[in-house]
Amino acid sequence: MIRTLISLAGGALVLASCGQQADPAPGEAAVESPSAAPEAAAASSAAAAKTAYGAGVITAVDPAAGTVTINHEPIKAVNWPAMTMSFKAGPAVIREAAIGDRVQFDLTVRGGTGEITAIYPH
Ligand SMILES: [Cu+2]
Repeated sequence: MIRTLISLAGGALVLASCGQQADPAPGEAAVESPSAAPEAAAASSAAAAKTAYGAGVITAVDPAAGTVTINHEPIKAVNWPAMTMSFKAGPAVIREAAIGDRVQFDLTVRGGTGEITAIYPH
């Protein structure tokens, strides 16, 4: 019983580390526009967007919320261990995503939040 409680708490902590839903920043235009220089110049290490890629299995798709949940492998570029977490995703990515799909994905990471920008069968 005690062991079960401890492992549940540990799992919750891991999920909280990078699965948090932070501010819903409308980042698409800023990320893809070549004229996003002001933001890049002012970016601190905490606020800077990083591009990464990952792989994993889709466990949930929520078109209304604009999120895809993926049980992903470690993502070394941002020091994330393997975990299940939800990512923001645009309509094109949501259309491609289906529960149970094993995928690779491109990711823009800002703070502890990731947005999937492209998804590929894997
Ligand atoms: Cu994660």
